[in-house]
Amino acid sequence: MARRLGFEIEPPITNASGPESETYERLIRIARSSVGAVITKSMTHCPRTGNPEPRLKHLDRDLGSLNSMGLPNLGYRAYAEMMSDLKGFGKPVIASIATAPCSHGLSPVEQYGEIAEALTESGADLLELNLSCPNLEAIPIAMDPQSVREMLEAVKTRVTVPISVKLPPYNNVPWIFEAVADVLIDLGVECVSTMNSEPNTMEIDLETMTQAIRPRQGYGGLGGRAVLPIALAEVHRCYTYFRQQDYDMLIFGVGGITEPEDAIKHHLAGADIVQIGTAYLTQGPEVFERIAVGVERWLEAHDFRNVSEIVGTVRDL
Ligand code: RRO
Repeated sequence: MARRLGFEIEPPITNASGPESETYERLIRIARSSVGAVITKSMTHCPRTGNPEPRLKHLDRDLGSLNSMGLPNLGYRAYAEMMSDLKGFGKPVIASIATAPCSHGLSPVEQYGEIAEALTESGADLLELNLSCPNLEAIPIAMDPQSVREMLEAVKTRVTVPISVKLPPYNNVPWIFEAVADVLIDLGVECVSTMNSEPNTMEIDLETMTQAIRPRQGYGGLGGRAVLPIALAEVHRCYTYFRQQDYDMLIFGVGGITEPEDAIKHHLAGADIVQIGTAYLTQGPEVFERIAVGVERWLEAHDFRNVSEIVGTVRDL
């Protein structure tokens, strides 16, 4: 991992961008926990209040969470100012960057370039480019290989820190994934984070017989326990494809991890590092240590010395 990034993320577990990671206090709380790196909420050029509430719903039976937050964040300048305090905890800080219509009339390419440069100058160790927000009006950038190329070129020409591209679940359109993956290879991208929440999902409140969240007629992104099998397949798809292309891509596995066993499955599918989103919302910062310790115990019990020995080793039946 160090070879690819130039630094360690240890333990190989972080928060996922989004859940409770948009304010200074919330980021400090994450930094104090056992995470191996801290990831910010996706930041945009201008501050955003996000979508009308209710915009987050925890599903019954601990199935997961449905959100249409709409990118609430403080705007990139605020995160650039926080960077030195966050780095004071001695762990890598990852700046997640997104774009949205902005009052300065900047294009997405201009926004990505400007934000990436500012965050790198203020000390971010890695940039996670969120090209897959499910809750904006436009289709996610990561569904269009040519747009992915344009955004990445804007960033790659301006910064030298490693980049992770946050991908959506590609579900049954593998040819779009492969076309995007070829762009990432072509431009020398170091990492992918897979996956963002499963888009266009819905919950209904039986008491009120209404949609459970207000924005976008109740449609939002699903995360948490329900999406684990989707995320495992997306991680495995990435691992397999980049390996076939003989490309050393580092994979952040995201989606459905609530127990140590889920993290182990992500590693077996191909994740080098795992990110925890919904389970952080429901369990608080202790979740990182509980999962990291559980993974360690499992490795010991199975005579492995570290996570890297099991990455991508799932076998066909
Ligand atoms: O803020 C959100 O609505 C949001 C974002 Br940017 C994202 O990437 N994924 C998600 O589930 N929600």
